[in-house]
Amino acid sequence: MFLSRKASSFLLSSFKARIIPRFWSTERQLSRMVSTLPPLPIFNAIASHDPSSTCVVHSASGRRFTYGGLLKDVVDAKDRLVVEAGGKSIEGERIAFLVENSYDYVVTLLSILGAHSIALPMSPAFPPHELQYIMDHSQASMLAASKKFTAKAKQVIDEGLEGTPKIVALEKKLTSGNSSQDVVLEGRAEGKGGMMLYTSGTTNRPKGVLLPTAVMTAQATPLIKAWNYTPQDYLLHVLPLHHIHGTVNAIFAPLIAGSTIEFLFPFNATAVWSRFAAPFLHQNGSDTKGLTNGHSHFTPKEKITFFTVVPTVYNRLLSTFSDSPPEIQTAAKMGISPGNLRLNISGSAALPTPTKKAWTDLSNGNVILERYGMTEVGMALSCALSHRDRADGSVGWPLPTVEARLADTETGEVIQPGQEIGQDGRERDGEIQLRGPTIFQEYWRNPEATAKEHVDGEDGKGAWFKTGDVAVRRSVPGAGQNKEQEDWASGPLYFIRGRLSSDIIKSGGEKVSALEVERELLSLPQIEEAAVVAVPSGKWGQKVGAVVVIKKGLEMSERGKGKRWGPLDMRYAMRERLAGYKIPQVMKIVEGIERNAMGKINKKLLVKKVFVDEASGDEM
Ligand code: MLC
Repeated sequence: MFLSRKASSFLLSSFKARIIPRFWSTERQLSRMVSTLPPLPIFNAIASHDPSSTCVVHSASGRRFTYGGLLKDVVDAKDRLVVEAGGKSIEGERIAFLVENSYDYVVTLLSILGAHSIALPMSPAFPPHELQYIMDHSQASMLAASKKFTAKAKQVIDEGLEGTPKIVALEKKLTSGNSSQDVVLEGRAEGKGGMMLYTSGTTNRPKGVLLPTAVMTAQATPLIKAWNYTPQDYLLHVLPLHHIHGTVNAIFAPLIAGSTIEFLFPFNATAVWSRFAAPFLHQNGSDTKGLTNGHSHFTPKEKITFFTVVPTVYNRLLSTFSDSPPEIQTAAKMGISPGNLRLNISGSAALPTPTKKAWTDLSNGNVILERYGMTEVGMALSCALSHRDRADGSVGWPLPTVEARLADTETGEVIQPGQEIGQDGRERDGEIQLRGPTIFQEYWRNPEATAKEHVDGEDGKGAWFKTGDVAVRRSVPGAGQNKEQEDWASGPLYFIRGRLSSDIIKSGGEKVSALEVERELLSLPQIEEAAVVAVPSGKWGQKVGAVVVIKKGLEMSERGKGKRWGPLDMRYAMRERLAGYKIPQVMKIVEGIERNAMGKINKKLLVKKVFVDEASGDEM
């Protein structure tokens, strides 16, 4: 059936007993609406970009979408959401969505902001069990899903609790809308809209971090300044889109700056090497056909200038480089050389120095820039553009507008500039505390947690957010000398030492709550006691490890006669309950877990005792 572009933008359906406006009536209501969007800074920015320039490219197909059409698509999608809500205001309502990394994702996100609603991007990789929790906790009123994930959305809603949200089935966009000149930016720039991301904390359930639109803008703006995002930038996007790294750093900021974003997802090292190589293949006199490893049907001309990923991705790329044909290798090396790949960034977890060095060697001198951030605060610290300012092991300086300080982990005292060395002659460890316009508003429906993670500012200029991350400050000779151009990047640099709580595990750039995993493990009939710990790993940074005690009488597996219940049974049982990266990769069965007088487990000790052989089990 042929549908007009407007009509095909959304198809409506519902899987629960609900009355949904019929297709024709939705169209009629829409035609009566004036196409307006509020003058949010991101919309003003998009409207100011060259309309013929490309905002999004879909890597596998080569489909391109322009800035000129983006706002028209956003306003159509926004109007449709309002109609779905029966024409009433959806300001401040949570609208969850399950959409693949694509132009449609960008349009959906922006349309929700355009309605002053709260965009709740969900990971399609999560099992329905976890998504249901997010839907219930956020009290989302709608779940928008692309065709690919409509069945999953149905599963999530079917098994959910009361107050059934409405499913909105989205149709794929194949071309961008008409010129954004049709769209009027008017009304209030301020509203209750924003984005909410669920993140693991030390508590056993993920928390909803509310980032009002103004905070998102405040988080993106310093990045544009510090990393010099421009319309000439072409970003290769391989990250998931339910995190701050993939959304604010790699969508919001480049859209405000007018850059191009090419989605290549899920991450696949061979495809990424081919993509880096593609623009340079012809320069070697090679026949480009058949050299893209079947992942891409087009040969892009644009070189990648901007790449922001987690350390595991760099490790993966380095370890697979030699798998590509020699022509790809030669061209890919050109693609990642400093003259072409302007900026390669690593974050979300500590970058091992050997990885950094191996990348510099392979790329003929490109130095990975490290930065530090968190869902609650966006990016807080960053190295600067000059190679000398990308100091080994450091995450740099507080970004413009971010106020940072260190609170001594032993005394709680603020470590003033110049007091970085203690009386014992050692560097003083301090918790990173932050404030400024980039800090989140609150943990959704959790005022206790919001209060607990803040500490009052004695100067009356506002409270500080306690990150739970520990760092030292240290001067590095030669770094931070570019004061005229980068005034924010001077003085001593921050070096991250770890987390205050051993209940947070960082695996492949994902944050895992040990308590959440323990809770799920303890729900299995076989498990009597469980301790979840971070096991050092070359590949993942840390991997999730479990130490368990099995219930008497349940030692045998149902899988095979005579087999003991073990890691495979655990992994199988957890599949329905937890996202893959949270499921323990290693598990040890013990007779008992040692606890102190308070009943607490010393996890640092436990991991050393139990996983002594695992620590370097999967080094590169
Ligand atoms: C996947 N697996 C993981 C994992 N990711 N295991 C441990 N840790 C991880 N992070 C497991 C899967 O469960 C699966 O197990 C197997 O590895 C292969 O799965 P996959 O989906 O094919 O994984 P892969 O594509 O290889 O993913 C690896 C990755 C991905 C590194 C590309 O984890 C990733 O994109 N990480 C980035 C996360 C991110 O964006 N973080 C930013 C958070 S924001 P099985 O058993 O099924 O084989 C933040 C703030 C800030 O932290 O400062 O940025």
